[in-house]
Amino acid sequence: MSQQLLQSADLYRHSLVVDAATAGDDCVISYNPATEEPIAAVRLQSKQDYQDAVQRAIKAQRHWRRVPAPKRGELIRRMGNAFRDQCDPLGELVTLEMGKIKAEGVGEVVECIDIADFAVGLSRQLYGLTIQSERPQHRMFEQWQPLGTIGIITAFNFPVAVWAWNAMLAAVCGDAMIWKPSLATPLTAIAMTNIAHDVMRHQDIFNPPDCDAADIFGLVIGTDQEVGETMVDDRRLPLISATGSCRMGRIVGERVAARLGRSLLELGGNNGIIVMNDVDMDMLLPGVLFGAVGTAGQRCTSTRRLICHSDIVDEVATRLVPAYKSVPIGNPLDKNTLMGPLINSQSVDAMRQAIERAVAEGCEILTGGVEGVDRFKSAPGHFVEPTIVRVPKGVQPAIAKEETFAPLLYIFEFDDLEDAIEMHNDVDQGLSSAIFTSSLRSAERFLSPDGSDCGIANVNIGTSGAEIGGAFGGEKDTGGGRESGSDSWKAYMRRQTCTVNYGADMPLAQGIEFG
Ligand code: UN1
Repeated sequence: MSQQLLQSADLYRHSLVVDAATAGDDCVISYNPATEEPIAAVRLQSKQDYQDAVQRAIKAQRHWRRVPAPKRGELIRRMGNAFRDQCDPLGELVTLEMGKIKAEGVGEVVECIDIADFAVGLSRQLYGLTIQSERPQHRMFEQWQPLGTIGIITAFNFPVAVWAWNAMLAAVCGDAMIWKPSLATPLTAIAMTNIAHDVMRHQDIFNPPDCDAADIFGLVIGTDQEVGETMVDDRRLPLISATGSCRMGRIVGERVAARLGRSLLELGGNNGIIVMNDVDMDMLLPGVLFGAVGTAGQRCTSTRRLICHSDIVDEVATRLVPAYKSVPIGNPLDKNTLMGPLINSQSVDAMRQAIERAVAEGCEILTGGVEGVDRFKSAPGHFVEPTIVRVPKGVQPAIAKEETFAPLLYIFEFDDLEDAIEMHNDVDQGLSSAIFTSSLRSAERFLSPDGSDCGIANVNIGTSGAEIGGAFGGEKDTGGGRESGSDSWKAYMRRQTCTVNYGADMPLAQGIEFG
């Protein structure tokens, strides 16, 4: 093991972590998806552990909410710096446990550092409005109060950044949190929480200091049944922020709504790029490659559909195929690799089945295909070849409406931008979208009210790799939540409308005379 790997092993040192060889039924084993070797095991936490963590978080939050927001920001600044110091080993741990290439693992930690910086600035900008009162000598304004202790559920594919989007904002907003990470990436969750706890511990911000500031950043690693469901039904958590599949989001959304809680859902995408005949090909190809093949197609923002003008569809296909064939697939820690493995064998099976369905529905495989998926069958690691499926004109494969979390790209064709926009929007999901064009008219048409129906709409940029400064999330089955930048912080706070009467009379609103 390299020195670097030993460094990342140091990051997840914790009483819950045990040697995989001695792991019992009460443990989850974290596997390296590139080798299928166990990295370490983590003792699963119970309902009771969850209850204890929530109680501790609630107690800490009672103090935390009184700490001035800029002071909270100061701690997040230190946390961001601690992440900065560990950026490389953390990125490597992401690669080891999740399988994305190292550059992307580090990129994810950068996203975490960026949101920490953003949150520090925000800690002095949690602004409310001043509103003109209709009554004399009355002052009316809005203020934003901490919401309480919130639940954060994250998926395997962004085990650092998505927690950070939620955690950094929630913390400056004065909330505490309980994080339930994916059981595929428990070590990364422990590493992030260890760093957060190191910064928070021994802080004398609480007065009286009868609890630990580290409890603001709660972590409970457990199963959906034991921890996830308890969390979702827990009335003490006013907000559940959940990232994952549409199927998961539907369950979470319904159950949280049943107790009149708030949910912030960031679910599946079926992201398309419209390619016009005036496209700059040299920009398109790298954009598509990163969008569709990057992270082995396991981003919620991954490009899944390429909707090409019929004038250039053949050229796009002809140029993409060799680019796909030359993608170096393999060990994600290797500098030259561009595509690592999928997370597990179920994902490989899902990709194979999707390809089989596409073929059965009349599509043509341009590269990859079932053979490309099976090529790595006998070797360890959940590797596949990235696949391009060409959809003949007039064919509407139902499988292309589903999100297959794998490097599987469908190429459609159109003659008219209006039809392209219709095709583009004709899926259940609404996360990210893009148009590649040199025409201002086409670009603006795509961005107009009846253009893209997604939460993210780009021009001459692929669908994935959004910056943290914008609000992140999407419409329709993507769940409607917004995380990360812009005014997403409002989800983590409680809006309070205040009216102060500084006069000596008691005028009523709407001019009502009463008695
Ligand atoms: C996700 O896949 O859940 O825009 C998040 C992107 C990244 C975040 C993806 N910044 O692709």
